[in-house]
Order: sequence, then C-alpha cells, then structure tokens
Amino acid sequence: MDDDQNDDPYGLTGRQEGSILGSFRTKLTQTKEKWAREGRGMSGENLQGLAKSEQRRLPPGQHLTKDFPVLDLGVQPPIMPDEWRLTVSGLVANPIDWGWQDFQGQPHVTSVSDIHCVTTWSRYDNTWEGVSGKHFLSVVQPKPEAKFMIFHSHDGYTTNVPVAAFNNVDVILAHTWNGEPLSRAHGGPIRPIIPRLYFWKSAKWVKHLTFLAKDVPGYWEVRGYHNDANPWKEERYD
Ligand SMILES: Nc1nc2c(c(=O)[nH]1)N[C@H]1C(S)=C(S)[C@@H](COP(=O)(O)O)O[C@H]1N2
Ligand SMILES: [Mo]
Repeated sequence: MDDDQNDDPYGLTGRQEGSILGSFRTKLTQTKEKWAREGRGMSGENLQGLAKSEQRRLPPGQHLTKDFPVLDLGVQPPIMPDEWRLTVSGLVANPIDWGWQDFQGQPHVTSVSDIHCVTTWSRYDNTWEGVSGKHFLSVVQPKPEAKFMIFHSHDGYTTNVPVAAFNNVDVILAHTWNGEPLSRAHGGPIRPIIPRLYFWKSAKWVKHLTFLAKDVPGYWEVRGYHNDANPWKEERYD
C-alpha cells in the first residue's frame, strides 16, 4: 500500500462527500476502543532478527513495516490544493487563515523521521517536505498562556497536542512524502507530522487549529487512548 497515485495524487476520482459526525461509532472505532480496553499491543517486543542499532530505534511493543498502512474513520475528504485552507484561532497574536499560496510562500524544509502507530507498526525513514512546526509557530505567535493545540479535521476528527511537543525540530506541516505529493488517503494535501508521538496525534485533513490554555482530549483521547502518546514510554492506552 504505497499510494503512488501519480495520476491522481489527491484521489479526486470517486469524490466522497459527507462527514463521519453522523456515524462516529463505526465498526473500526468500536474495534479500536475494544483494543484500548484490552491493552492490545502492550505485550512483547518484536525485536528478533533486528540489528542492535535498529532495536534501539524501535519503541517497545512495535514491529517494523515497509508498507504505509492507511487508518482513519472511513471518510477520506477530497481537498484540492486550490481549495485547501488552514485557519488558526485562540491564544495567538496572529490568527492566520492560509490558502495554498500562503503555505507555499513560507520557507520549506525536508525532515526524515520514523512513524510509530499505536496499532504497533513502525515505518522508518519517511522523508517529509513542507513548512517546519517551528516556523509555523513563529508565524502564529502563541501567547505565553497557550499550552495546547487542538487540531480539527474535515472528517470530524480531533486531536490534542501540547505546544511544547509541536515545538520540536522534526515537526512539519508536510505536503510531500517520499518525493510524492501527500496522497488523499494519508491526509493530503497537507498534514502535520509529529514523529515523537504515536501517529494518531498527526491529524489528517486538518482545517482548523486552536491554541488553548486548557487541554481538551480529542477523538481517540476520549475513547481510551493515552493523552500523551509517547511511544518510548508506551503511552498507548489510558
Ligand atoms: N483526520 C483524521 N486524522 C487521523 C485519523 C483519522 O481518522 N482522521 N486517524 C489517526 C490514526 S488513529 C492514525 S494511526 C493515523 C494513520 O495515518 P495513515 O493513514 O497516514 O497511516 O492517522 C491519524 N490521523
Ligand atoms: Mo491509529
């Protein structure tokens, strides 16, 4: 599943409308809630056959994959670059409203990082291109009392991340993955990537971002997932 959809990178053939708001408790959601209750993924480390250096790189309970699995709530909103927008509200000096040209006008960087998904797969050496998290923060200028960022996505998904966790050198608002435009399935055209947290904290199809003094748990955080999501501490479930 590498999603090399060169002729249709944003998956606009077969456009899919609608929101998951009306169908929150999908089968997938129920399965993952069950796993959260059972503590799925907490046992064992899948380290056999890996070199020592690779073992140190793999968080506890994870196994390596070369695929790039797709996980979401079942709705993959189609967003063309020219209709993409990102708005910011809350405790910031500069509540931006960016379109595609605004995004492209920012300095761009390349960042290589590993993905760790709570469902126990990890994928090494993903090359992301886009606008760095640090640059983004320097533009919106969070106020000193802003401690949490809440991401809101087109499919109704939300997730919460501390500003301090977003303010890392490897955080990026990515439009490119391994040299290809970020596909619709993986949250294209632009997706925040926060590699030091489990991948559910990297919201696909983000449309709005708010900065708050108080934490507000997101979609999975209220369904049994750990609020902090650090793979090295195995913060999978609450
Ligand atoms: N908007 C949105 N973002 C989302 C999700 C989702 O359902 N909707 N699922 C999260 C979860 S649980 C995971 S594991 C990753 C999966 O990203 P991928 O499909 O690119 O592998 O996206 C995260 N971001
Ligand atoms: Mo996930």
